Amino acid sequence: MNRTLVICKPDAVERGLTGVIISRLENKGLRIVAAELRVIEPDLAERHYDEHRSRPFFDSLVKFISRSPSLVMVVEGPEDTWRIVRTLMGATNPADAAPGTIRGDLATETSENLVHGSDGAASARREIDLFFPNIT
Ligand code: 3AN
Repeated sequence: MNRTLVICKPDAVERGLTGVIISRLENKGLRIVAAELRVIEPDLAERHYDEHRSRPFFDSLVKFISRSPSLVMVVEGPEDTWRIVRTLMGATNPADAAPGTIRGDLATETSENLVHGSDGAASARREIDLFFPNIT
């Protein structure tokens, strides 16, 4: 089995869409093995989004992700679970996200695109360690 990190971001929690998002993951055949509703404080948000540090939207991204609680989850499935999750999420910009995907059906703006999913096996490991250091 294989694991990846998924975050229902503040906009998803505020809009009451965590159930819908979890259902889509579970209906696909993936399993939630850890979950925590928490505010991602700016310090942790900066480490999580380290690769975007030089991007113009970095400060607003950190502010957004820490503005209210997120539902942070470890999701388990077969090989390349991260890729299955990314396909369910849809393109980063909801305007490009296909109908049927989470972002394609439920979001309109890149800055409020509801979900985060690790973008590879190495980032999945890094991000799970960051948010769930004690997971077995
Ligand atoms: P994804 O979330 O699809 O992996 P990334 O890793 O390129 O996309 O970007 C991480 C997050 O940064 C996005 N989910 C989005 O919230 C924000 N972001 C990315 N590109 C932009 C942009 N051009 N303007 C505003 N926010 C952005």
